[in-house]
Amino acid sequence: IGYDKTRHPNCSAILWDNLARNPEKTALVGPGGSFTYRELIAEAARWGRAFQGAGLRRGERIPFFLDDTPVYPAAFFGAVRAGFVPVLLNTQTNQDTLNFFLKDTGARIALCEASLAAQFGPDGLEGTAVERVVIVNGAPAHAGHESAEGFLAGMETVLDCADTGPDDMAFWMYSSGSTGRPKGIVHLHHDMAYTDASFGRHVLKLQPDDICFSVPKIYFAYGFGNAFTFPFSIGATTLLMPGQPRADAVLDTIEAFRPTVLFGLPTLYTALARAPGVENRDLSSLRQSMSAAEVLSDDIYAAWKRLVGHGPTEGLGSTEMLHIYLSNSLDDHRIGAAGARVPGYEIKLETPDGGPVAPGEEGVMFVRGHSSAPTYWNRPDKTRETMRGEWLYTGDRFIERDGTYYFQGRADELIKVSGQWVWPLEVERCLNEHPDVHECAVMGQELEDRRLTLRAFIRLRDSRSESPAQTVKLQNHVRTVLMPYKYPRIVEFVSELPKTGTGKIDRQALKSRPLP
Ligand code: 3SK
Repeated sequence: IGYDKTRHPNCSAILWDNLARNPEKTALVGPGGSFTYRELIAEAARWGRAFQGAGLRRGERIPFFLDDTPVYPAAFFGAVRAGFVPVLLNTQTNQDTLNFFLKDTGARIALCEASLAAQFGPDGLEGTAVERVVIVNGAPAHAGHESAEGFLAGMETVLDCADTGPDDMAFWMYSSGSTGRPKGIVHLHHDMAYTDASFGRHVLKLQPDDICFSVPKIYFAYGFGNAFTFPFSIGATTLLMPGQPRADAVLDTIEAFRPTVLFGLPTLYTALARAPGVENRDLSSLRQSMSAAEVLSDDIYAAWKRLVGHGPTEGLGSTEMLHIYLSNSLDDHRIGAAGARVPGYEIKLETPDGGPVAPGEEGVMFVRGHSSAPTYWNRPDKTRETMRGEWLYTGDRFIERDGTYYFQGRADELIKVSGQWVWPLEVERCLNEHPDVHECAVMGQELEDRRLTLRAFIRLRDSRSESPAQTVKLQNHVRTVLMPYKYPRIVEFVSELPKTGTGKIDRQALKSRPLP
């Protein structure tokens, strides 16, 4: 992809280059205000100066517990330019995990959204090194917290770039960690530019007049690339929407700010496509919609296409790789496929014992490319499991046909029910195709006698039809479409499926629910 890593010693250039390119161009819009590149860079400089003024040393971490408002890019780019390391935290983190993050980062200073400040009370800070909590987008209301206005007061609007190199630590994100503590994923200064040179330039192909709207938040690697890396790399505009991404709020925001590219997860497209009155909304500004992280069903693809004239383009990435490495494109889309290798990334499939897979056979995926995180912070055990030389073990099972990759589930998800192997994901997809089903999650469930069975949580389109007869109807659907033994033995109707902060179905939360 013609990428020269030595040209990316500090990732703040992604924003700062716009000063020479087109400083009066709008960098960001949204309910939190509109900023030109000149204005945003001036704000970023003030943040960088303020972190310097706080006496931080090069490489010190700064946890960001922030919603998507203009403060985020300003503080992020100011911090990295000054040689500090923002840690992008999921704002849905509970207090115990937040306390773990603060200890793990060793941070002395943290940024926190005013509406979330209660999390940084004495319990949240206990045992951490945090001395200063800077409150943004509102006044401090807790003892020891200080305002962003005070922190930034008197700061100059120019900032020299620290003497960093392409392989220096730039920022962290945490893995959502389905088991055990989340892991701090360390990214380097050249990683953002690499994702732009690969996915950004080859698949997304933004133009400066594009307006990108990432509904997934900035703390999620997917949102981070969508909202920062790709638009800023080309001088386009990003639309930031704080708050809960409810379908009506997202639709209002599209109508008000007219983005050209929408980024979401399948759960978002499901909610939007089924939102009451969506057919009367003006979605005509959208020229492309991206979907990632989970498999999109055929009917949602078709419903979105009916509404806006194109289906969501599906891709798959990971926080460790920083962004998408398998993707469809606008002109070549295979529904249900994660897509083809994105230029700049190499993919290999292996059998569980490390051998090559035969053509068309399923294997566990490894990926290689220069945006790969080199390590988890302070976790040599987990680093060894995942970062294997230049290759990254994804733990995802795939089949490849004609260069297109089809997700088959996680390597550790296969379960044996009544002596026969079943992939819960296959059952989930089958149920999702039933017209009565709004969305569902299917998983292996250990019973008291240690046997495993299949448990399905189903949100119906019409909750009034929840009944034992409906259960049997859906079980029979799986029996007939798949195999008789693959039907979920336990079916629970729910009014809502819990979601993680990144918008994925929260399977851990469902698994821990007591059996009915
Ligand atoms: O597919 C994902 O889950 C993902 C994760 C991080 C960055 C980008 C993507 C699409």
